[in-house]
Amino acid sequence: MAGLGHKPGLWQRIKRLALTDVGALVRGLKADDLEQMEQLLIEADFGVPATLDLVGFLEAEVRKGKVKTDADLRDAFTRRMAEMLAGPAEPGRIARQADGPTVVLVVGVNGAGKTTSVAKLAHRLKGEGHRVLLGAADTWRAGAVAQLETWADRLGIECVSGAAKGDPAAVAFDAVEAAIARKADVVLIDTAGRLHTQEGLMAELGKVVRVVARKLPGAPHEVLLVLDGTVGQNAVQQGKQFAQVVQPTGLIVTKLDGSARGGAVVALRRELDVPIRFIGVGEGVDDLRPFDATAWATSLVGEQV
Ligand SMILES: Nc1nc2c(ncn2[C@@H]2O[C@H](COP(=O)(O)OP(=O)(O)O)[C@@H](O)[C@H]2O)c(=O)[nH]1
Ligand SMILES: [Mg+2]
Repeated sequence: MAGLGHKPGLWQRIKRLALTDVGALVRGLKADDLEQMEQLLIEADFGVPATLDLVGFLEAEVRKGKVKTDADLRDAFTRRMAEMLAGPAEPGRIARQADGPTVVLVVGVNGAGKTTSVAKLAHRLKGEGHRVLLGAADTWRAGAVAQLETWADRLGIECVSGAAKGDPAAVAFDAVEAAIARKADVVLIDTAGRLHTQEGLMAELGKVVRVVARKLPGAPHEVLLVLDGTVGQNAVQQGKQFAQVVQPTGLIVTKLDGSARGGAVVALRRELDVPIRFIGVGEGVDDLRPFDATAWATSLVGEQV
């Protein structure tokens, strides 16, 4: 998978622990080995729960005699990680409604990459032949609406926006109404990532969800939570806060281009229990990929022996 800069790969670093010679594996992993492996995974942003899961699994596999060689250990590690990362069979497929538009709400803190992800997703859906509409409901931040409108112009997609500092829920309502009237297939709603207080933001998001549901029962059909993949445990904390207010149907983990911190993806999947649907691998409109758990695990571990 391009865009990942894990050098040396996790596997190289695990090998350096010198616990993977055949003799050591046959004798079983020592407490010291396990601690070092845990340390290494924590440093690679896996977070404590995923780290304990992975190391515990490997220890058990070695104890049961299922892992005897370097290659066995690497395979077990990759397999377990892929299992932990697993999500829907088609992560890139946005739920489509039989009648009426699909409403997709995009949430996350400022700077995570919401607006960019909305543009990338709009481009992708348009490319799949869907009629797409955008809603610029980040009315609080100067420039946020203009940023989305610029993307909309470039992509040749209509964008519904309200007055600066207007009510975001009103913009979301108007966007859904316009999507129904114009027979759009999908309406993507960009939202604010910061108010004066975190409570204020969450209350506002709750209102956006309620207002959208009032306009179109069953909506929003997707709530995609955008998290910056380079901020480690901060992203986990943000995710937990959002998950209390909106029920995310998926994560978009951004800025995974050129980052050596792919372990955050595993931490997020494990600690938020929301499937990863897309990853952002750059600032361009094509830099959004449906998430592939096996490819990610393989790439993170590194194939080099
Ligand atoms: N390198 C990289 N930059 C990104 C990615 N996604 C967003 N960005 C950049 O992150 C910054 C914040 O993005 P923006 O969409 O405005 O975030 P928002 O505040 O959540 O709407 C912008 O400079 C984007 O170009 C990504 O996947 N990779
Ligand atoms: Mg924005």
